[in-house]
Amino acid sequence: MRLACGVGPLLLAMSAAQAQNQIANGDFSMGATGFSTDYHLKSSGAVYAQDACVAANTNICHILALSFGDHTTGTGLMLCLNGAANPSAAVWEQTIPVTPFTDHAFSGWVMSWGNTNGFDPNPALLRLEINGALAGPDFAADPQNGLWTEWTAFWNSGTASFATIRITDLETHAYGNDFSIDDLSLVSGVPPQGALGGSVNGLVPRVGKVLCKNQTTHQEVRITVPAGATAWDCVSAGLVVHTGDQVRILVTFAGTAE
Ligand SMILES: [Ca+2]
Ligand SMILES: [Ca+2]
Repeated sequence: MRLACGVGPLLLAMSAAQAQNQIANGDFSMGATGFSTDYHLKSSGAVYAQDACVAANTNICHILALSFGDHTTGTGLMLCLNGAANPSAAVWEQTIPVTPFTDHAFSGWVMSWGNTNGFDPNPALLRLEINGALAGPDFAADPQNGLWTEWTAFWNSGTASFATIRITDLETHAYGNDFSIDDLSLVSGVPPQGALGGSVNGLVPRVGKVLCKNQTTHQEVRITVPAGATAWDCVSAGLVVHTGDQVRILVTFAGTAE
């Protein structure tokens, strides 16, 4: 299959006002407020599954944990969780007003601290849902203790004027499955983070319209789809996108869409 694929100029960056984090207390600097959770919030001693603390250090929350600070400053607060046996228990949930029909980028930071020789034997597998629908693939915490990794997802508000953002942990083992989250953000009108991955595929032709499923960028890309094509892979077509790029995909049918 031959595809014409050109990358256009980057769109202008959005204003700072539009890039404001819409999640309240996403860095937990205000303590255990502004969010709800199905975990049992404690100030320390979170030794049972489904216990949690907003704490400045993992070993304040759990005495057997190694000592790790938060993501924001290293000395601030974070939400530390001893993973629940119930995969539908809300780790963290917040409802915020959003602008309809607007692209949003979610970001959060995750760190394991369930310690077996510095690694969590059953690291958290986090799910993000917005208004009851999956928002991006599930995110696996890195098993290495103390290593913060960024979790990103893309969401368009559609007709919604509110977003109920819900995080759950699909890992249900009690052994290990201890983790912290910090610096949660939802930003509108800016490109989602991250580069295109191998999961980007699946051309869905409709009459006069093509969706490149799981597309996570906003850079302008011009694509000509040959007549008779029923599938197309963004990555194998040579599309390379970097963190912070904005991409818009414009697709032209060489043939008739069916
Ligand atoms: Ca923090
Ligand atoms: Ca645990």
